[in-house]
Amino acid sequence: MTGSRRWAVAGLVSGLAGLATSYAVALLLTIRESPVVAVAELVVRMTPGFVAERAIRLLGHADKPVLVVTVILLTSLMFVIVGWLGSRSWRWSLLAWLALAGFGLFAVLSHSGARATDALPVIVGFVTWVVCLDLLGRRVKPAPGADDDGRRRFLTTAATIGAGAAGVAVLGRFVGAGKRRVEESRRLLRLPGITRREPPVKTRIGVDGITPWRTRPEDFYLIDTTIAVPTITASDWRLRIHGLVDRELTLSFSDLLDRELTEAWITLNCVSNPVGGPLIGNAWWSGVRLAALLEEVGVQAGADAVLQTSDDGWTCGTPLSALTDDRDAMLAVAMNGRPLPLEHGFPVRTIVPGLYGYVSACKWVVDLEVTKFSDFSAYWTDRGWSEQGPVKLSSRIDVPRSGADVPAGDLRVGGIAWAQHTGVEKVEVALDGGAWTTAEIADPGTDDTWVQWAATVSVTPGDRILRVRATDKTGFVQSSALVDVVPNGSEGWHGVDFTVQDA
Ligand SMILES: Nc1nc2c(c(=O)[nH]1)N[C@H]1C(S)=C(S)[C@@H](COP(=O)(O)O)O[C@H]1N2
Ligand SMILES: [Mo]
Repeated sequence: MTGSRRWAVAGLVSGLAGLATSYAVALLLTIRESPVVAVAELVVRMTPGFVAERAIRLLGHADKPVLVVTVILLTSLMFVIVGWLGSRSWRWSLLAWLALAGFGLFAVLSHSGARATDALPVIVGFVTWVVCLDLLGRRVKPAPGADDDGRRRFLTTAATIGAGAAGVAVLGRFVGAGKRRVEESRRLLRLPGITRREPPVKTRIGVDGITPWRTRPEDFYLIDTTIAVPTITASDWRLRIHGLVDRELTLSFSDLLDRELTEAWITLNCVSNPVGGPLIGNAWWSGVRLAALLEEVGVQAGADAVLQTSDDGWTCGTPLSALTDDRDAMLAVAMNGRPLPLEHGFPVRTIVPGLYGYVSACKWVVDLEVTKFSDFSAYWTDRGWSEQGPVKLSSRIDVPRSGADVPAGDLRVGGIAWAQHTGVEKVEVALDGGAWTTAEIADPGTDDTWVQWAATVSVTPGDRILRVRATDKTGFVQSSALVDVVPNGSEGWHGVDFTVQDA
């Protein structure tokens, strides 16, 4: 093989390897389709109607596969050319790869409803191209002092890359298919008796730019330690309740739904949320009360905790008292009236009002062991976080944003405050370290959710700082002392710097 022929082969092998990794990433992220399909769809969209009609008439149902295969063949041809370019100039070859990736990116992102993450497969594919071509390019020239012309070394590397790429594509297909299957079973799942609710009118306060009281699932913060989201269909799911109980119980999803349902607005937040941070969301949750299930199995004397285990092996320890008192601690099957999104714990997760997620909100929950805190440790307690994680009273300013420019005069400010399962009594704001003035607070009708607050402050030109503090229903007032998130949640007043313009 001559040098330029080897470069052409290198281009083809690298190119196909890039398609394989981008395909695998697309499947893993359940991005609608891989870049190749996106390009094929782009071709369809850009094809004039009469040509498309003729093609469809000519090819019938085979039109789509023929198109995809054509795109792959044409792309392969381009890979050969771009690889060959490498024999002349590495820089030109790189530019050509960039152009190809740019076209792929355009195809992916020009699709209606495209998200920024859709670009990821293309980026991974591009990096694969460059890395593989570089690897193969080094093998094109014979090694100094080698007795053959380096042909074997080159072919071995090419074959290894080819096999690796095929492996990655198959792996992506395998994991991605599982995810797709569960996504589909989730879409088809019917949950009788589960309702969808609009936020009660009284929960809203009139401030533009304030966090919506009900969080949309796509805006709900995500915290977990898994790499690939567990994929369990509702029909495959089982929950074992055991340990210090009189009657061990294993439940299927339909066993669970056969029990009495409960529904509630509950705000969930993360212990790692810094003062003013975003790791908090509010939803209408539907599920089965844990108190009822624990009564069914009969908790034995001496137990004070439930060790929850997720399908992915993550664990947390929850105080038994929070699961058996009158609060709406539940095994949730729906969020805002729909089956849980996969990444929020489908098909079943735990939700406990008043506790941080890391000690209570086990996603993909499959095992509940009634036990004693003295007998176990869990994922985050092993890593220096507290055994107990009750939510701390907190408040946040959403409007104005930090660094905002605002006109002088009366300024409408607002945000949220929370003290789940205790309730917020009062919110106050202070401008530039001055006196605290009481804000209006909305009424969510329950103590298990956050509340919106608003106030009107009069501002004059210059740099200003607004601070907020809340008081809970026990009379406890947030203190100014800053406390780090480790080991059991942040404390302190949230402040926002902004600039008031001359009128
Ligand atoms: N299986 C599993 N469940 C988990 C976690 C996790 O890492 N794995 N993280 C917990 C933490 S720390 C929080 S704050 C909440 C976040 O839930 P969300 O991702 O649905 O917002 O889930 C909890 N449940
Ligand atoms: Mo968390």
